[in-house]
Amino acid sequence: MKLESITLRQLRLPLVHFFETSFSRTYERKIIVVEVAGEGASGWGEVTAGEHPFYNEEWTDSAWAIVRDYVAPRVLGRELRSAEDVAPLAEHIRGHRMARGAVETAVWDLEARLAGKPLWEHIGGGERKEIPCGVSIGIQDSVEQLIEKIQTELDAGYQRIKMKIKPGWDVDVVARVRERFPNIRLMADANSAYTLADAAHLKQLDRFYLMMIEQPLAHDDIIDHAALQAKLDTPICLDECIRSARHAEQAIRLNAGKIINIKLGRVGGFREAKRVHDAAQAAGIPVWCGGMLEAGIGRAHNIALSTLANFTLPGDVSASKRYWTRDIIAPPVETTDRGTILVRDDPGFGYPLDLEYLEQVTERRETIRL
Ligand code: OSB
Ligand code: MG
Repeated sequence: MKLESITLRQLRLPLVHFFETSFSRTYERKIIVVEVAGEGASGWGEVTAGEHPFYNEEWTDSAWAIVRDYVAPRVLGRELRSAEDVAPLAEHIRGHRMARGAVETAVWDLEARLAGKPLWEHIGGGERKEIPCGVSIGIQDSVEQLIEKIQTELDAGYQRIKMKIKPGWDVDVVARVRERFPNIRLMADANSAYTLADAAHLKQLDRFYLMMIEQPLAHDDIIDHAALQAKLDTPICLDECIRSARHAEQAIRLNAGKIINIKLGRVGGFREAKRVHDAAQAAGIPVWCGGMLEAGIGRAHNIALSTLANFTLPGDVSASKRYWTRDIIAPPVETTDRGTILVRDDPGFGYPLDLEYLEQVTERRETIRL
């Protein structure tokens, strides 16, 4: 398989409701869609970086430059034995895994289409045909508003609720949510807002029997998480700090957490995501699929990933309409009243692109050829 061109499109998509984490509030997404063309077909990927380098070091504009100037020259025109070859070719680039991952996932999609197979099958998934779904709910302007949002998602059938926390919006807010919803599967995501000096404060969360607390400490830390986990009953789930299978293995060895959130972009694509999955599985650590407020392509890739065997916990992959009034795929991602997504069998990522809408929301475009 040889790639003839890579086309980048930058989309601007307003969110239905703002999304606030401990690091920023987002009203509108700037998303890069990557189209790789070769062998008479196209494959599609999505850059999952945010608009600013606050979740990790990447942002929309850095990803554009990395794909155009560094990833594209390394993969265009090369004889690829399979999509497995893409990640090693781009490994020379330090960091910027979301940019690399967008091209890598697009090549998996292309290869699946050329084989006439659904992406989930092509990556070796298929353990389940129905994905259990949770939702991630951002920091709100008031606790009442948060409780109202949680009720809406529970009414829609979602199987677990993740709430974002930060200093000043944590123990008291979780207490009120727990009081109102004593029996739901609940968890909290801190996006690196604390340090080990906050251990006693975070210990107060133990009384709310959360499923897990996600990435409480620094985005690049593993060692302090191990020290914190030793003090908490609540399981720690690692997100930001797991960028590779090596990080996963080291975190597991140090007991830095009991669960791993796998994000395709954060680890650089399907090859590394599967390696993280396998390392966790071998150690008896469950994983779930995280989200980055993706549009339809990234969302569909997440669904395929979630069919691997060790994705046993509900992830952050949910219906398109929670984010967009209109998605770039049609039909959009929808959930059942059981809070699940039914996996589709169309070749590639499984959803038809809404090309007309894609064009309409594209504000920048560039094709790179050899
Ligand atoms: O930490 O999981 C996170 C969104 C943006 C950046 C980081 C995170 C998130 C989410 C939202 O929690 C997940 C989603 O609904 O796509
Ligand atoms: Mg997270």
